[in-house]
Amino acid sequence: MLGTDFILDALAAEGLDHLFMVPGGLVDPFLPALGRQTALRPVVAAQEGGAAYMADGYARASGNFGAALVIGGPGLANTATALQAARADGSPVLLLSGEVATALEGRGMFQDASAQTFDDVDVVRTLTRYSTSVDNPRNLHDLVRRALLEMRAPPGAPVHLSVPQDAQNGPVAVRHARIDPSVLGRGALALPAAQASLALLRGADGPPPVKVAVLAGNGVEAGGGADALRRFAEAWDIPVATTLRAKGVFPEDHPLSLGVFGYAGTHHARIALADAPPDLLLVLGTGFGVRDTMQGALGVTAGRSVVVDTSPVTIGRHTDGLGVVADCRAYVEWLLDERAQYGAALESTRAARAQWLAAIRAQPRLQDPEHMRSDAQPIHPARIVADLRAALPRDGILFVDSGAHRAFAGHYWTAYEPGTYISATNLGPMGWAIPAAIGGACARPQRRVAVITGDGCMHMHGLEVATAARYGVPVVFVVVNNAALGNVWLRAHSEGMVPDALTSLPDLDWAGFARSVGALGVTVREPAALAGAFARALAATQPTVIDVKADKRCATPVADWVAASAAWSYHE
Ligand SMILES: Cc1ncc(C[n+]2csc(CCOP(=O)(O)OP(=O)(O)O)c2C)c(N)n1
Ligand SMILES: [Mg+2]
Repeated sequence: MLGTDFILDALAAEGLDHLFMVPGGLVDPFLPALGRQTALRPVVAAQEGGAAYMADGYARASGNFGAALVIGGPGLANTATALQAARADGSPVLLLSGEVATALEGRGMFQDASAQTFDDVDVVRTLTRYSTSVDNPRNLHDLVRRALLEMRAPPGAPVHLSVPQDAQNGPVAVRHARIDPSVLGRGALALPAAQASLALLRGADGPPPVKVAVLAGNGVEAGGGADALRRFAEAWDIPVATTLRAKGVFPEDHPLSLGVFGYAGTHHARIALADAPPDLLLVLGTGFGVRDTMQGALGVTAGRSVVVDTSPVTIGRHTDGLGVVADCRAYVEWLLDERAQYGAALESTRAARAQWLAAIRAQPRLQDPEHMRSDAQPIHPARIVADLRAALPRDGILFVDSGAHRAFAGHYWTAYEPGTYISATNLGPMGWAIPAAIGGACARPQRRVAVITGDGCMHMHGLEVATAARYGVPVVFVVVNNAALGNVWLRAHSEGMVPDALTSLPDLDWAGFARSVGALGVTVREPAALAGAFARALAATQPTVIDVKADKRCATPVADWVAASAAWSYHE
């Protein structure tokens, strides 16, 4: 078998059915190999950054990983932001890049980016968990396996293999054996620390805790723990907030839901978790970014909190109290099994806890909810989010981009199911959601997939709409078109003429653009037309771009976040 066939077989054996790519001389041997490979559907993106974003979206929507194939040198360099975004959010992405044959390195070959010139492996080393060159086809078997393990060990991470042409064309005598998921550390549970947490649930040195709450991060979703978390919360009427990254891991229309805590979060989550620290806070699988902790307003207090994560480093950096090194699902399932140890205590405080939650839920959950029904023109972004939510099926998957529209979506969207709200929350690269949604739709063809993006984001990666059209991937792209780099405009416009001009964009005809690349295109100027446009787009078998003429002057719904930022001191 050739090296190319070995690699593609390995991807198929690991359960992939798509490979996102941009071809070129350095990966030419992969083209006939893709012709021989029936399990993988190649998708050729407009740009390598788009291909890598598609792989990231595929990874997040499938729960498996995503793979992209590009040439070294310029192709690899185009993927830098995508690798960074995957790294920041713990998304497992395998980047394969082609390279000149090892014997020709440094001899002036066209596009040589080997260790003798630009050194691709080094270029992306800090953006990945593992980056190496396969200098001998006989190493391919071991290095592919190593890369897949590094990528999937929790939390997931991007990895990179540079494959010189001698490895692509070289003979490989063995096949890849699928990695047994049991070696990936999912299910791990440090028992002594877990047992110590039972004492806190019972109320170690005093009365049993009344105000018990959970903050659930992406670790719950990545480990497949959403169902266990729901059963645990329901068993003792424990309210649950999520980070923005994990929005939807606990159904946001559930009576125990507090919604998102942190950036673009709800008043309910702020009141329960930050205004006064709860008696016991379980923090499950979050990376503790400032946006997840509301600028440190989250009280992770020794004796009143349990932090659960697969990484001892994450735990140790964020609490001097009790930490449990564990997969979140394993921990919560174990808690359910151990209910005899603390059940009576939580039962005795159930009624008081319900009162606490009822008092919180009696207060407004959202900031300025009337904007969701605004009839203003240009259209208020909150109205766009609300009407799209009403149109998209409950299990539809929303991808959200970077800009003011991220805050509107985070705040006004209701996510009903785990894995249905996907966004590059920790890096925020503009345009990410457009290709990521295409990858997501490839991974979940039975689901409807929509995107909320901005016109500035369309400038960066909008051309991937043409890729969706070419492959018939029916994503609904909703462009909140405010003719501005809106988030920046909101900060800058009061400073005078120059900042205003630097943050304004021409009001482009994104519907016309969509039609020119083979997608459907609709322009919406009136709020009343939103519902019909969304319904038509969701009924289509082709991708649709809905260009919604929106108002850039609307303030983002982040009042709680701004207040927390003002209160935050670096020196505390
Ligand atoms: C790649 C990249 N460059 C720059 C930024 C900084 N930035 C954040 S939001 C934003 C404006 C986004 O504009 P648009 O897509 O129109 O969304 P809006 O804010 O108008 O909703 C900019 C420039 C970024 N996040 N990512
Ligand atoms: Mg804009």
